[in-house]
Amino acid sequence: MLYPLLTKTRRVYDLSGVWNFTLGDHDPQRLLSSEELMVVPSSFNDVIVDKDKRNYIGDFWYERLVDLPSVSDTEELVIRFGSVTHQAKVYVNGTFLGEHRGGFTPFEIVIPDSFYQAGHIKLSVCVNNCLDKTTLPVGNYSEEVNEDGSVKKIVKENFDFFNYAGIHRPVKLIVRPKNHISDIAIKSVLSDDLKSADIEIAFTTSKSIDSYKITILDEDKHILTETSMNHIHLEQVRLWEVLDAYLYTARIETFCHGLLVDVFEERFGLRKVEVKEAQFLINNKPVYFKGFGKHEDTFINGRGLNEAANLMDLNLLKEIGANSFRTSHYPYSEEMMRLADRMGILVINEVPAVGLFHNFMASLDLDDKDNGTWNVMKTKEAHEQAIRELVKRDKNHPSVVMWVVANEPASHEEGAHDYFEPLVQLYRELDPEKRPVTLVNIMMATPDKDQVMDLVDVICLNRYYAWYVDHGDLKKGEDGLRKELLAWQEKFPKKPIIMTEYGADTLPGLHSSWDIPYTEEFQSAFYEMSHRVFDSLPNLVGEQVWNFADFETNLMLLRVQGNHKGLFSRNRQPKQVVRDFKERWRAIPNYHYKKK
Ligand code: GCB
Repeated sequence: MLYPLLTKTRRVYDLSGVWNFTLGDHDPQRLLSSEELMVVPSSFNDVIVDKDKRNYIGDFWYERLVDLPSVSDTEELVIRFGSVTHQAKVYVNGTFLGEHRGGFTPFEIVIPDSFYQAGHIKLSVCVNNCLDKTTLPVGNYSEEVNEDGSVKKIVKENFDFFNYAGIHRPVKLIVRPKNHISDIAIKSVLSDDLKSADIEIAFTTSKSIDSYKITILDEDKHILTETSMNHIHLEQVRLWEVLDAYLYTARIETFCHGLLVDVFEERFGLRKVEVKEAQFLINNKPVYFKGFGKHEDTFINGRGLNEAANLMDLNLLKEIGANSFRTSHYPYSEEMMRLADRMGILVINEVPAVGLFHNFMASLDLDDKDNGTWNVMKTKEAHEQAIRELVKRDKNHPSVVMWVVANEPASHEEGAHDYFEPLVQLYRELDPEKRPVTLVNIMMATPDKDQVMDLVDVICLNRYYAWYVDHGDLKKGEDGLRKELLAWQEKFPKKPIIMTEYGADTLPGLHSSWDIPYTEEFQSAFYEMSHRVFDSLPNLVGEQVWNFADFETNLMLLRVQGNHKGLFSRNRQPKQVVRDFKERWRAIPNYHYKKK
């Protein structure tokens, strides 16, 4: 789906701001009172302050009046939502116009012309934050009857982050041609010496056109070439490199009867991604991933778009010597993806497939006796939709170098292979660039038990030796970690391995002479141990710490006002270990770290 850009033929108006709001029922035929207000974009949960309301599950409403710009006969009016978590129904003047399921991808609603003759509309959005075994992420849904007979809906997250909800990303009003460019897919093939590129620009339009023109521009907006074909050959190209981004622009103009109909500009980068001989190659060079699993999570905004935090995070990421992040555990905002493109940061891009593990706690206690996940989950449809929408949205981003099919599913249980095979295949079919696909493997799915890693290109592992396993015992942790990594290397000698999560909760300011868990000293010792192991493994091509920053979670025995595995606190102050990382990561080059 195209980003809401202002061009010669398109106008974009921002509907961010303060909307009327209510939790519970509302009849969109009537005007929603302004007793309660909410900011768009943001999560409602923390802003609303009241404790019960913070944890509310069910329908809730946003509403505002919108004065409309003029729209000519050849134009249409569209409302575009960057994301609404997790489901949205959209009404204009009380009439239902469309809905979207899935809380992390954009969608559009076209407003029929009969609605905008009056010059203004009433826009109402009914949001729902229920999660169950048909949705992604997966939630454990139940109901309780209150004393007054009313029903209270409850969702226990089947994952380790707070179920923030609301209109999380910008809402835009767009006036665009009825006959518009609806999708663009840019695929480039670099020559062997990486000096020239064959670029194929495929696009679709909502109606037929007579002709089109494609112009390629450099970063300074100088025209490099113009053509009426969708194959372009570029000589002496400048590559998109890790931490040295270069973005070209493809301007597409469509014409009917010799007149301009629509213009859109899509930015793209030229770089080659390949997995070969246990290496992850970017522009033919073996890269070493240094970075983080993250969350979209800040004070006040919750999971709502916070562009200042995004930029600060990526500045901190660069400053510490890192080069990558994973969009754990859902697609991040389009704004974040565009930022990563511009800053040359590698992104491992994940769908919200988290919680695909039935009875996780029980399986920990019962040593794996529960084998029911793939009978219980009814997520296939939501999973396919999430993959389709993610590839559609992010296929042209040079920062995206790999797709994730799921985080920590029960891939050791019967049925996992059958569940994942078509989904991995779907990524491969949809992506014009055929980027590598991975699945992020959970600690129970050890090399002897896992049933799916044969399907993917890269072995991504989340491991917590000396934390969840052999808690606090760094010696045993080191032995266990090394043994398991060697077993993976032996099982899949041609596949590179990336540690996508490793970490220890740490409370800044807590100290100990004996490396006790939760202290700053333990965190340092934990990473020192892990890195010793990583450096000894030739096929391990990346380390992504869990987590970039502390983040909010649901209530659990193991969580002290959230998860504290961040290298930074939730307000982005460094813990002591950041100094160690700076030293290590600044010394590790982006390319050719592991000499084979
Ligand atoms: C994991 C999950 C992540 C958790 C983390 C933890 O394996 O992928 O969502 O937050 O462990 O800290 O327990």
